[in-house]
Amino acid sequence: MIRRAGLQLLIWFSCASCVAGQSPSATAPAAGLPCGPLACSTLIPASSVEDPHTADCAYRAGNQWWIDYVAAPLTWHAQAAAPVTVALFDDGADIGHVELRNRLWTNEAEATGVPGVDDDGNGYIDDVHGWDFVDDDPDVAPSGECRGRPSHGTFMASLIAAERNNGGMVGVGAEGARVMVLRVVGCGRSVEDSRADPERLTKALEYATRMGARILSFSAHWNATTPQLDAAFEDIADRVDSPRAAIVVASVPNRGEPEAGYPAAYPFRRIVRAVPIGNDDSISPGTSPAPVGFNLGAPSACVLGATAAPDRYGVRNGSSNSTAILSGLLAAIWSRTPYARLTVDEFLAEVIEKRLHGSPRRSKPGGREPYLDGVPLADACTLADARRSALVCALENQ
Ligand SMILES: [Ca+2]
Ligand SMILES: [Ca+2]
Ligand SMILES: [Ca+2]
Repeated sequence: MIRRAGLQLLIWFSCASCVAGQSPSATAPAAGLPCGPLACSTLIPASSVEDPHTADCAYRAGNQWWIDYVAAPLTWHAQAAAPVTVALFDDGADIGHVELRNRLWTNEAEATGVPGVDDDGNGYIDDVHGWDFVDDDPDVAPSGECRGRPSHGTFMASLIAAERNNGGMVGVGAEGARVMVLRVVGCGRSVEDSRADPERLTKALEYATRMGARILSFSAHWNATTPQLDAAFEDIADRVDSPRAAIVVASVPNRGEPEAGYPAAYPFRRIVRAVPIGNDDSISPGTSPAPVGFNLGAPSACVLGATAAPDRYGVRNGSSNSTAILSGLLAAIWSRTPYARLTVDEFLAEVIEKRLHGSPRRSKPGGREPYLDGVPLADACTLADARRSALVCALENQ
């Protein structure tokens, strides 16, 4: 079932509003975003936020419906355990954004090291927050022609880990997630720019797992692969006792594509697929079929996020959002006692398989295979206890 093609892969971001092969452009930041009225979702009443202790105005204003939908606040008051690093494979990120600058994975050896010197000897000079595999340099911000238009990766990074209680918005992962920025695709304004060669992706995969990322987030997808790339994903996502084992969170696109594309199409056991959920708990129309496995519904529509530094915001639809939200939620759960001690495969078995995938919370049936019975919805209700229980979990228990 694995298809192979030439030396270059076309990377597509999974979004409802973008042209295939290009990064989407977010809605232009409007006056009042993120804290003015934003009423494009009916899933969670805007008047009842779950966590009264979170002060970010977008959340307080009810503009982040997906936060409560996945019961993310249940993870926010955990005993402090180590944050989980999420590697973001995207077009870079504006690391100076007010929501991101304190929420990044940091290579301490380089952060406190000597400029121009590979302080930790990993083969990358000054890789403080990740690496730009497009230009082969440490500047992970969107560059060149990306300037002047919102970066897809900036938006995704904010959904994963935007800073809590500093104003603006909050990311699902909040304190539990840190973002490693891996720039693997350009800005999408030419065919060549939207391609990423397998070598580039393979290097980024090697970097992420070597530097400690336990969740690899792919909002991008592609429709052909190579033996080299297959081997890298198989090692990370399938091989027993692999030292590079990690959870791969893969986008299932929702623009009517006949196949999900890679990495979602891999049958490997550590692949967790984000199935886009639109309004009213329904799987987004046009969602591609995906292999049987850990397919979890996660919010896609009417999602607000960071766009460009220093403090711009926008609104997007699409399964890219679902992917980042799911990645952030998994990190938040994994960072929390008692789950923080679990290995990758233990987390996969204990949390993803038994609890999330086994959850009775399901989407409404989808219109096509394999979603005719709906999919389990990603949420943190498994963390509900006698002291705190999210509204969405309590509703489920009635
Ligand atoms: Ca280095
Ligand atoms: Ca250095
Ligand atoms: Ca914030």
